[in-house]
Amino acid sequence: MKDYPQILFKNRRPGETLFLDGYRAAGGYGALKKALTQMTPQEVIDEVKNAGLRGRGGSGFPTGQKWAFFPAQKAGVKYLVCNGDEMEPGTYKDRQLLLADPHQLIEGMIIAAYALQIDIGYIFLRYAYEDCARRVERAIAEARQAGYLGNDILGSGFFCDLRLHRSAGRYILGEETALLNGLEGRRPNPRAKPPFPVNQGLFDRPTVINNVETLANVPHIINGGADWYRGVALTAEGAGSKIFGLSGHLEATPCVELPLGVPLGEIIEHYGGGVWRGRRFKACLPGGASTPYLTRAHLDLPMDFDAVQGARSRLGTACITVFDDRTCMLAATLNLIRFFARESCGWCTPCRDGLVMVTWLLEKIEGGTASMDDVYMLQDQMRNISGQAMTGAMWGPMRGEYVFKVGSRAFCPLADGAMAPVEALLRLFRDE
Ligand code: L3W
Repeated sequence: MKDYPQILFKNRRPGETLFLDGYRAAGGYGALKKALTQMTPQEVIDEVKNAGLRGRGGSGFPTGQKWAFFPAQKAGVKYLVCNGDEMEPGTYKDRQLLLADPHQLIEGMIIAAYALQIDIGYIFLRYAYEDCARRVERAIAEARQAGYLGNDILGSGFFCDLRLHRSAGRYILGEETALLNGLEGRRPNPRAKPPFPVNQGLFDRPTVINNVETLANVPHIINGGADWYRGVALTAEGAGSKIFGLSGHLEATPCVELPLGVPLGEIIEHYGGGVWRGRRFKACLPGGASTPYLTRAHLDLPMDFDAVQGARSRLGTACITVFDDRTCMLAATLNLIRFFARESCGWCTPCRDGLVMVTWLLEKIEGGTASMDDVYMLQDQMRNISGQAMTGAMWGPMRGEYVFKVGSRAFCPLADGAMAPVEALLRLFRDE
């Protein structure tokens, strides 16, 4: 097993949480001091931009670019929101970060708040993560006591405070605009974008929303610099490390920090101990249930955002769920689609009715009572929901007229994400 540098997990010890004394002894809050005393807010934004940090919550959007869109100089209240709603099936990396080292996130949020000239930050945490909630609350109290939060932080004149908010416990709350409605105490339907939250977010004020892992990277970028951070990844396109959480049919299912760009096969063999019970690898979800499957053909694929996208999938959260060669991919996909259909907020028709229809069609095929027309109907639903083009032999002679490509027809990414494994099922496992 290669000895890759541990950055986000450097303070992680089995069964332990590092609180303030330990965090400071390990160099914690040094980056905050550096940012507040040696850097202007714009210099912090530039450093994060040059580091090439991309969002770790699923979208991979460039963090520095999002920060650059933010009207930091605009007068009035602005908000920072940390998305810790981690309800993507198979994804459990943010939980590991918060259990091990909650001050790392808090330091990252204060630096982000300084860069963006924000004075209030919310940590929006998954309902089921009460163990994390208690640790975060203690860490916030410690940071306040030590003068890292509140008035005149480290004598800089900068004010910032943080609050923890427990989610109501639905998957849709992870979608950033539904999250904002939830935080405001409203029903968590997603909002239309644009306007993007950076311009009109929480209580209609400018709001930056970043994932837990994204913000936890910030102190390390300030300490080590953009060039160092870029150099951590194994591929030229990647930047930094990534927390990979393994699950499924493996001998071992650890959560590990690796440089971006480690090949899929190496992760499965070295860190997952190989496919369990001596069986063969069949497929995996590379980064949560809303990412298209990868197969044996992808075992050499470097796991970074661009390479996985090039393989018609997405790195997503990089929490990999592995399926062995005895798995029925139809049954696996049906299991996923049932989850998504249940978690639809019901706001738009393609998602509310389409996902129920897709569940019913997959059940019919799984039950052996379907005809080819049902497969064509499934393809119609693909088009109705996510607007993806289906070509060639996938279409019956009467249906060729429908082959065209348009964007998503659903109101938010939930339905598109739900259809990602269905699309991959039709493309990669059509025989089944
Ligand atoms: C300003 C523009 N801001 C984009 C911002 C946008 C968002 C980010 C990414 O979710 C996947 C989805 C699920 N001006 C902007 C702009 N932005 N253009 O950049 O935007 P986008 O549209 O690429 O993605 P998205 O809708 O945020 C994409 C997954 O993310 N997802 C995430 C859940 C995350 C958690 C978590 O972190 N705990 O639960 C939810 O749907 O897989 O496919 O911030 O505002 N021109």
